[in-house]
Amino acid sequence: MFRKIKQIIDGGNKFLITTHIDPDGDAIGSCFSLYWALDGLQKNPFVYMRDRVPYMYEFLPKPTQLFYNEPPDGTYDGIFILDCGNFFRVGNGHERLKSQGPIINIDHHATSEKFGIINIINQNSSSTGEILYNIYDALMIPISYNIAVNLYTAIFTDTGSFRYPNTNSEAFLICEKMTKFGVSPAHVAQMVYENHPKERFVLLGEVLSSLETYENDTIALAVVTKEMFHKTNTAKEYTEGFVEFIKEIRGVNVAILMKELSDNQYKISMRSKGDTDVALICNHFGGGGHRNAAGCTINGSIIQIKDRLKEALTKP
Ligand SMILES: [Mn+2]
Repeated sequence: MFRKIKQIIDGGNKFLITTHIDPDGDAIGSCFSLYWALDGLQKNPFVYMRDRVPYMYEFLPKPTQLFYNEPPDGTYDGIFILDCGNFFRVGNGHERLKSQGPIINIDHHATSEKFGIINIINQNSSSTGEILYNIYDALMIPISYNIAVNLYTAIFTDTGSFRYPNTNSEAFLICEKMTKFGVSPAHVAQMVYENHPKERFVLLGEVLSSLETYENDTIALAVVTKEMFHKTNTAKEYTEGFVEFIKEIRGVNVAILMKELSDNQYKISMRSKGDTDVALICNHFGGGGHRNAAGCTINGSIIQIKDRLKEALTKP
């Protein structure tokens, strides 16, 4: 197991690590942990992310130099694409990457494309962080604090603090191990969940005033408009956790947050409880994700999109 990855790491020196646009805790924690793992092996890793690290993940030990907007030029002995179910979700310059080195795709999305030369896709893993831990373990890569806190955060956030159905015994086992390397669960939780700027809550008030429920209060939907961002002096990253928040309503099976990207274009985030498969619904609109957490982008007015979503969610 992981023999091909071992060959690539052992035989190479210069590596590129990347993930999906709008990176979440698993994406960032996975990239940074692999950076520190390769750094510890005296290799030369580089990390590229299309988008900036959201403020709640700024506490994580990160590479001294991070590449944003466009991947750096040059060729690599291996290009690790982490937590990214669709190749295009790497963002700018992703097509070019195929000519820059062998792609190693490590992911846990059920809808993951096999776009790599090596594809390690395990949809039973809680997170990409969990798969990476298994790789470090198999390759006997020593765990440092920098690796541990990034891995812990990847698993902790992707399981919704061990609340989502992807929470498995490995998630607990690995996180427990990471505490042995100095990770403080209280510190991580405080940094990720209790470190928001006040503006976020002013925005939340606006967003909650748009809340609607359908189908006997089993579907909850809220909207974030550019106008709200403007009024509250906030941006996209301030909405992290909003969709999970409205999912807390009793009886709600599907929670939806519609975020205005540009005129008549909305990013849809969906979360579900239990068996309702929102990846299937988002797939129908050209997106993807997991059974209980998925997303897509839909063009249209707010009313048109609400109607299309209600139809997709209620058709037998
Ligand atoms: Mn993930």
